[in-house]
Amino acid sequence: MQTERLIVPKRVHWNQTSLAQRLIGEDIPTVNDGVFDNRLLVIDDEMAICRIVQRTAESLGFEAVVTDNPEVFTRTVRLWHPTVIIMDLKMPTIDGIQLLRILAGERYDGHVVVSSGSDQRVLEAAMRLGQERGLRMGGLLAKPIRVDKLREMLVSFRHVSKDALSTDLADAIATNALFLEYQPKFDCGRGKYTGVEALVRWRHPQLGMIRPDEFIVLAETTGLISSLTDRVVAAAVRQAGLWHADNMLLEVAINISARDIEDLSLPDRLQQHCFDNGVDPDAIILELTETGAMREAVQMMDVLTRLRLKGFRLSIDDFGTGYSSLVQLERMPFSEVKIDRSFVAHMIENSGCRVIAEIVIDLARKLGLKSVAEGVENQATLDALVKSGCDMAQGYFLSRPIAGEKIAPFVRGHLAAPAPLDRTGGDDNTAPVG
Ligand code: G
Ligand code: G
Ligand code: MN
Repeated sequence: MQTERLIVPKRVHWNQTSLAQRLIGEDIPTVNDGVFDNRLLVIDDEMAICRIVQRTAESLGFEAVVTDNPEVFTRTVRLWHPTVIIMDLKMPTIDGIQLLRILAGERYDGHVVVSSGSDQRVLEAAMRLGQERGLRMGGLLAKPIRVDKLREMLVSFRHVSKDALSTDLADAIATNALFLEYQPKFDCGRGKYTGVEALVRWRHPQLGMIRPDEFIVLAETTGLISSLTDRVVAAAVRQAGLWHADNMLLEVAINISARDIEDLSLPDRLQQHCFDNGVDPDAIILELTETGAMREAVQMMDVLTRLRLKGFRLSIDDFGTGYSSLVQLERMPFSEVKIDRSFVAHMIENSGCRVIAEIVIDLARKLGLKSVAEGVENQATLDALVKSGCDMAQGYFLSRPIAGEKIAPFVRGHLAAPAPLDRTGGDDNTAPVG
């Protein structure tokens, strides 16, 4: 007789009755229509794997049910309506092909992921079969399962209500739950680290880490960006003040949204933060994306010019990806150009990318602007940039973004080194913003 193992979610929202009881009884649970409505069902005969998947899923805001029993599986699909299913292809009691047939019979419409230690061709055949049966096949997970791969997959399937997320973001800004990491910037000419870029981070209580790519856009469209920027600036300038007081004169780059530049009070607000922390605005670089920078509204010119007058430096971020004209680049009061990492990352194997990177470096020099290459991932790229006369480099090869407290030891540890010696793993900092 087969043993039944079922792991139920820690948080069962709909009522106190255990899910196991419900699945064995015939009553149909009312599915929780929460704002983060993500349910994962895993069927696998290796419980160690089930637990890893469950833990990862829960850290991303999923409820997860795991089992090795086909009947429980079928019942759970029918009654609990999982939004994602991860199934092992090879189990003692049933195989994944049979499970796909069951799911098709149930007209299951969530995402289906197949996992197996069998070779890739078997996985791909199972995927095709599922597609032909009308299932929404979401991908393959080769065993041993890589947690980063799994996480990426689950994030892509995750449903998040924009309204709920913006409420939570407003909350996070108000309660200082956002925090910053800093990525070191390497001065190629002087052979040492002379600055950092501040990058905002948000660890959502249910959803885990959310990338700025997602929540900055949300902040921009919901009017939260100016308070977010204010918090970020306050934290970054305060950190700059601490480094400077410690005799480490790092430049601190801060990302500014195009929306921020529309606000006429921005220069005065930024200046106030600098006064409050005894930081010379000359040590603060404001990075504006090319698309944002090139709108050329009169108001924007007003703000940018006043920022320059107050001593702040302006950098044009992700250069080469937007729609700027050279005339605009020359006219706007920029001090620095950041070459987009899509060119830098491929400049060794792709001659087109290399030519673009070199031309931007040249252009910057001729216009009296500093050039910064972002996305430097290996020594060969760094060497090529140094040879082309690029002023500064930034990227995973030099260092990932790290916690503020780790910057001083990192920078001091590399003072004597002409080139980077190690790479520091990215990590989570819990120092709040603001
Ligand atoms: O590591 P990374 O995922 O942090 O950053 C992704 C993008 O988010 C980058 O393009 C960066 O410019 C943007 N970003 C990071 N931090 C901030 C911030 O504090 N404000 C704004 N406006 N954008 C940011
Ligand atoms: O657009 P902006 O330049 O602000 O983007 C900074 C982003 O680039 C952050 O998400 C940061 O984590 C990421 N980043 C920094 N260095 C590297 C790198 O070497 N490779 C890749 N792929 N991303 C990088
Ligand atoms: Mn940037």
